[in-house]
Amino acid sequence: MIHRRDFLRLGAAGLASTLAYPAWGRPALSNTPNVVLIFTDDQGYGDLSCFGSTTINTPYIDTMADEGVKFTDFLVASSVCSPSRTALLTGCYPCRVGVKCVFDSKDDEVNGLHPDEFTMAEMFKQQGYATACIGKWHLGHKEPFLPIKQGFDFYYGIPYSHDMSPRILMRNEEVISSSVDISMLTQNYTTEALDFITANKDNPFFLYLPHSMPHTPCDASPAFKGKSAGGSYGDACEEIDWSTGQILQKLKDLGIERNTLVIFTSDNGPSVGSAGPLSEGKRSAREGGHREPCVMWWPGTIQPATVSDELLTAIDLLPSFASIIGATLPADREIDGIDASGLILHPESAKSPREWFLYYRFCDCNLSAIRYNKWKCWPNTNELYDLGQDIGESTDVRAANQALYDQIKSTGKAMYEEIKANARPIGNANDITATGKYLPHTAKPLARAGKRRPAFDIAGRRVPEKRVRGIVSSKKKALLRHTCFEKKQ
Ligand SMILES: [Ca+2]
Repeated sequence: MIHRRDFLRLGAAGLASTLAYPAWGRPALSNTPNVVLIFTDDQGYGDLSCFGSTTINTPYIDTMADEGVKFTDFLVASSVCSPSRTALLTGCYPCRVGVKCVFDSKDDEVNGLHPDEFTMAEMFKQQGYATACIGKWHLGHKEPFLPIKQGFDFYYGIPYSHDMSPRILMRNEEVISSSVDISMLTQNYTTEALDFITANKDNPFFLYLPHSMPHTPCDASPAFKGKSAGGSYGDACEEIDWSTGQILQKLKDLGIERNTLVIFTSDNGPSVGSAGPLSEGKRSAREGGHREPCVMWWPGTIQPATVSDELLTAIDLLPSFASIIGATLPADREIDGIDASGLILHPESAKSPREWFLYYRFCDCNLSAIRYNKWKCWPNTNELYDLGQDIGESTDVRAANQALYDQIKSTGKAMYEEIKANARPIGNANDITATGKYLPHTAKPLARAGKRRPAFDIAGRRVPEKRVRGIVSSKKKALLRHTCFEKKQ
């Protein structure tokens, strides 16, 4: 097995990187800052006014950027919902943990993020934080996969996209509505978020706020409906902007804003919005599918009005937060994220510790593109782009940089092969026991279980459904029916 650090060495040897790993000293900070992570759905790189939108007005997020940092080269690890959320919460490439596409909402969807994966919420909880997920989950709707089972003390929201049926609303593990009014989603999420912040003002908290909007169908409450020049999509974005302003104001009112890191970004590129200068959008490995607007705010810690074009990715947030709060990550598994806390705390001067990043094909575990610093290599179509000069991937410069292209392709493919060879299995609700508990696994037995019955094979091919179903006993089938959907009846 080759570890990521070996690839970093490989890359450094092959490409004579000039990037140093800074020896960041921890600043004199509280070691238990609150973290609020706002994660919108399908919002494009060009869909905030501080990222150039001329039709969508986002004054609160613009102010957040004026008082904090705007990252212009922030990448998510998938161009669609579930794998992107998987990566955010586990610090791993989605295919590392067996999640390659979007989870369905139907009762016969047996998969979810494996309960044994170590999530960001579990990390915060380990450090004594109160944790909440308010919004769209989409990492499995069967009981073993719900937020409460993945480190969150509290959950409120729709457990998948609001264009899926049944359109249920959950509080913790109970279905509280089976016909959600989607026009009020952003309002309701905001109310719950403000209540959670207020209730935890005297103790450290982690609030994960994955908004359902502006994923289609877009809607907004009466105060925002029909108001944006960006149409119904713009209305939804502007209501989220208002919501963000409410959260920042609440933190100030409670006097905890200097002890709170707030992050605003989105899960993947736009389906109806704008990727601004980027090429393509949702479901694409072009920058439009993966590069997201990202703003961070931490008064007194992050230097105001900073713009950083350093490479930062969603998988780096887990190890970065671990460093900031002094948490220890599991040593029994590979985690792909890199500690970029130095960049988050000092974006005005810090360099990114990340040089490499892999772009996977939409709903697939095949490699689409390889990032090396500002270079983006497309190994299957022999393209090379210099994103520093050509953010829109419009001018292929491979011919003039063949040796560099070959080196990036070779190293990137080796990184990809390592992940494929050491992928861990997706969660499968068939693995619940007769007592209703998810089968306990440790990292190594979990890997063996994956070889015995992988969710996808070594070539990235999905295991035929009947092979999975074939081993389900009638007793387990009965248990499987005990899902969130039964509770509403
Ligand atoms: Ca999405």
